[in-house]
Amino acid sequence: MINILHFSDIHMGSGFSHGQIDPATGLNTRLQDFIETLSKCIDRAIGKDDEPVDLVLFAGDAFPDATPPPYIQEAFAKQFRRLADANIPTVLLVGNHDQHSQGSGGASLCIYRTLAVPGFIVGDKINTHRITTANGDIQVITLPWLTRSNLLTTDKTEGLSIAEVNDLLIENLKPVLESEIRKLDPNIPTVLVGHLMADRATFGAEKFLAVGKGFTIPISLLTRPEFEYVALGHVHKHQNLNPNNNPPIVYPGSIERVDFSEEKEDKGYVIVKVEKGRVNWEFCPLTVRSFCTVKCDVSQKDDAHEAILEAIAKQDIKDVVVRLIYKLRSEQLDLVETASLYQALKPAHSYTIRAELLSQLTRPRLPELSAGASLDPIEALAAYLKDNKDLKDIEKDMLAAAETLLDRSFLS
Ligand SMILES: [Mn+2]
Repeated sequence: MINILHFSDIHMGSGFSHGQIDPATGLNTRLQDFIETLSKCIDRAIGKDDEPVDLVLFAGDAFPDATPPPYIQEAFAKQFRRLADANIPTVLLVGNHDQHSQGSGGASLCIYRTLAVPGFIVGDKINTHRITTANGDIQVITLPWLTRSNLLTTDKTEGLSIAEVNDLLIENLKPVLESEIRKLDPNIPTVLVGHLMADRATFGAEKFLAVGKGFTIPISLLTRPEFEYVALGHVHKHQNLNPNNNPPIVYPGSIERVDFSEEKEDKGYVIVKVEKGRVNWEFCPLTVRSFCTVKCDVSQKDDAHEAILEAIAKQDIKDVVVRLIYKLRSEQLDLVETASLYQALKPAHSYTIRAELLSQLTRPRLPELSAGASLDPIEALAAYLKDNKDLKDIEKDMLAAAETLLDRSFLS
């Protein structure tokens, strides 16, 4: 049995708006979160409290882009260096966020090949790698994020729609993948590691994060009997696209929440045990920073301010990334004291507040005040006051004042 740790979508250096600067280190607290979570994955790989694994597959998207600032690259390298020190072979696959528009390959990951880090393979091409591990040999086919320039020349794509280019790419990918499969040694296990959007995946944040328009790979290209396991990256929500497990086609998902679209998702990595013709895999959840949306509609509440505080109090927000969204009417704006909302949200790791004004247009018009109805001014005012509950206290006074005004105008 060969033990593999499969993870993906680290995106180290993203989501800073959900953190704050730690005065002790000068670093954004979300960077510290990402480093800590990555270090938990590496701890598991090197067997800090367990057996070490034989191989690590990182399925792409190391940073938000291909040119991360040096201190973020260094934090990433410090963690992966621990794998080299422990002599654990590691595949770093190039994802869409790792590609640079100039030159080929993953700009942010190719440095590991240039430096010849022992045991490290950078997967920036479709290629098969035979890797010797502590528990035997394994074949890993690398399938990095593909763009039209990987498989097509511009003269072939000129004048084609995006869908047609997509079809053409798939047609060109098929024989390339087939030739890799034909070269496989049938006696040792095979894993395909790919950074791609499979046509069966349900996706979240990555559709907003995508830097270049990619294309969708049909699942039939991946459900091959020659593969024991398909290790994917790109989609941030953990899922297995092939419940029959012949082979499992697994997205481990991102290791930390990149934004609020991942609020409800479990985060973690996958441990795979594989031998020729047999595979077992398990999703291992990580304890990561929680996100929480506090949403409330206070437009019908007498005490809008109190109602917002109650909605906050219902959630456990300690050390959580919180976003508070409340709906109210414009007349209620002055009733909400932001200073005391800040106070109530203080236990959170970070928070944002958004007030959404309920548009007058979305409220049903008062039937008494419709265009066809003829009302005398006092009745019209009474209908208006009845609908605006915040004017209740002065309702009588306003009506009395209106009557006085009208009486006077009749006198003059
Ligand atoms: Mn990606």
